[in-house]
Amino acid sequence: MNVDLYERIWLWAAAGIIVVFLVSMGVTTFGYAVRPPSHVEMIDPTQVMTDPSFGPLGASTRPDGSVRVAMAALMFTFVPAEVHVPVGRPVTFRISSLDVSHGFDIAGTNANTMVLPGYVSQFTYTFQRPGEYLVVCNEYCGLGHHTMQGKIVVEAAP
Ligand SMILES: [Cu+2]
Repeated sequence: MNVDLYERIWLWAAAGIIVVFLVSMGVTTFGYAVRPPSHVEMIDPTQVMTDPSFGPLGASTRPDGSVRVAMAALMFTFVPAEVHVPVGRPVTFRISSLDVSHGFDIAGTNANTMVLPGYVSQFTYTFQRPGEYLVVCNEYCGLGHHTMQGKIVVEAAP
């Protein structure tokens, strides 16, 4: 079979691009631990502020010593807008939306999730350095989207 030179070049270029995509997927999955969330929990969006199984809103230390942060996302803020957590301890974030799809991205970390109405987004992250971390919404949620932010203050151990 005779394949034209330019057609052969394009075939190899397409195959090369596919290989690059597969390798980058493997690197992000195994190297950077980027993967889809496995936690599926539903909640009535009208009950996010009051549902005791979701809250209490803000940071709380559970009887076993683990830290839990429950936050609500709504146009165009997070509630509470600022939380304080300890450094070096696993913090489980639980976030849900009252209205539309939002994002929850802790700048400077790989902690990042979508926040959908009707679902609880949950992940656990351990902050290695104390300081202030900016939380931004990275899903366009309306005209005030660019102003939607929160703050996580990671406090050094006493
Ligand atoms: Cu937004």
